[in-house]
Amino acid sequence: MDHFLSADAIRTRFSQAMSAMYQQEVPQYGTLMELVQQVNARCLADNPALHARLEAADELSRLNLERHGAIRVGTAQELATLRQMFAVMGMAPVGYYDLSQAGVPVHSTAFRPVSDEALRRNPFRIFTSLLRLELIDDIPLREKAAAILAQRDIFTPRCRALMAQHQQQGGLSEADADAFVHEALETFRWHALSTVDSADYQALSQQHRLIADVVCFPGCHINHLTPRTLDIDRVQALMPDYGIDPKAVIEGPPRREVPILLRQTSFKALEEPVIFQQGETGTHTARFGEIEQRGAALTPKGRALYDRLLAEAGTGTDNQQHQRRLSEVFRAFPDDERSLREQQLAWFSYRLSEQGAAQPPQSGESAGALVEQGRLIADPIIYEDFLPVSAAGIFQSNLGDKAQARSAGNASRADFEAALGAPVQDEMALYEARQRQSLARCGVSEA
Ligand code: OOG
Ligand code: NI
Repeated sequence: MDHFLSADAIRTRFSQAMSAMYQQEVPQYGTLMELVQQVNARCLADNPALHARLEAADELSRLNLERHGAIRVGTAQELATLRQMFAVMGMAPVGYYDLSQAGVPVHSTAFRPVSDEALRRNPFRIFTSLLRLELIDDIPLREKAAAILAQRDIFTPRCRALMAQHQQQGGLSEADADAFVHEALETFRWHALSTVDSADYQALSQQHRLIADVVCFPGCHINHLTPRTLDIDRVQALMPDYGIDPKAVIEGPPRREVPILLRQTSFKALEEPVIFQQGETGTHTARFGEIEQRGAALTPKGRALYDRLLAEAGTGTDNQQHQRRLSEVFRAFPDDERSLREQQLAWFSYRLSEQGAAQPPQSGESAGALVEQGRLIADPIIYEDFLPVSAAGIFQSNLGDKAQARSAGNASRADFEAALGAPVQDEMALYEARQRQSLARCGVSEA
């Protein structure tokens, strides 16, 4: 076994290689990374307690690394092969997201590490969307798109061979893993040379710009990467000073004492030159940069409250106004760890304090009472997944004014899983298990 490089190490090498490639391809993304680093450094300098906490958790060295990226694919075979590819890096499909509700003809999952250990080492995820060709209502165009997709292979032969080798051996040597990362990168590289002529591109783009993005290129280019920021409001405010055009509003919950779920914002996708078949030239808008700030994972009860308040707050076009409105509406969402725990709105991971180790829990003692006595420490579990309303907002910000609302929204998790060739894991079950296991490790049976 030990002559194989660990899946966690392969994932880290892959995410670093992808970052280097993307900064070269999209220089503005490099500028965003610099801005994020400066804001993070400033936050740490201004907040010694935060600095100490991150240092203790061994997080400082990984602070400015990417936390996620996103891709879009066209066929079941592509999705199923990606599942194999990401399995080599210890990433499994978690969650099902139906974006058709929001007028985006895709459904999605997140490939991500699952265990506490793997998440701590490197939580890098890839939000992966599958185009739903059945939502193109022009039948000849739908068939043309399917025919174009059937002709491409987005994986190199060597990448396929290394995935097969990984399946046979149960791992890859360091040299093979490096070759694998190198080959896998080819799948996500940008190609300015389109596989179609300008007329086909226009026809597909008129149906939906995302359809053209998925169908008209020889690979599934990475469309954004997302580092972690310690102060998303500040980065949003500073973007224009750095020549970066941010999307109108920060998605997700408002700024809070105890952060919950996920806040995200991005810069608008750049218009890039493309060469079509027959040599015509044009432009394509797909690639951008994003930042994220994560907080506590919510229980089904907490999530229902979040969804209700988010809908009540609505959305706006001015970020400051939108954030004020969100903050007002979210007064109904308790903002201290104790209430979140006692009202079972968020998931927690428990550990024994020194006092708790000296006086271990007895059967019948509840977690709540043990925390009150200082024998048990409860830390919020960080949300590792995505939010469909936020994801739709990110998609929409890049679709221009012409974004059509497509009401054909009908979730089809079964179709997605059939294409993937496996079920997606239920994220709530994963959080629940992590909370339960942490209690069991402390010898506590009652939450
Ligand atoms: C994915 C958009 C969703 C997120 O962070 O919610 C996403 C895409 O544009 O392909 O990445
Ligand atoms: Ni994203």
